[in-house]
Amino acid sequence: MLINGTTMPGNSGIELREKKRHKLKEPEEYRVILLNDDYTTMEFVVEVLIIVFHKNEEDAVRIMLDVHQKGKGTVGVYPFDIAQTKASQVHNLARQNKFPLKCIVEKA
Ligand code: TYC
Repeated sequence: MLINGTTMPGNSGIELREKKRHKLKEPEEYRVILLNDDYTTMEFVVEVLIIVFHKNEEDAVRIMLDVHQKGKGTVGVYPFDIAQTKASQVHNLARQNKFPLKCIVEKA
């Protein structure tokens, strides 16, 4: 019997190595970063943070003011697909309400 990729001398030389085990990796994390602008209302940003990111009102106001003052800020960290979906939800809500609110997704 051939184990761990060894071959017996004198055989065909075909290596019957077991396939490497596929190790499970932790999902990679991505930051959703909210960008400031001069036109989106503070009230709308707070609503978006509550609806899309499940923030409570106190945290939503704090995050909104931080983005307003610093220009951008992390809202949350998620696996890639969830981060992309939340960014799309922000952009769809902004478009529907005629605000230019934007967010970006970057690797954490
Ligand atoms: N700067 C906006 C205002 O003064 C408020 C705002 C905050 C907009 C955060 C976008 O991501 C944002 N109305």
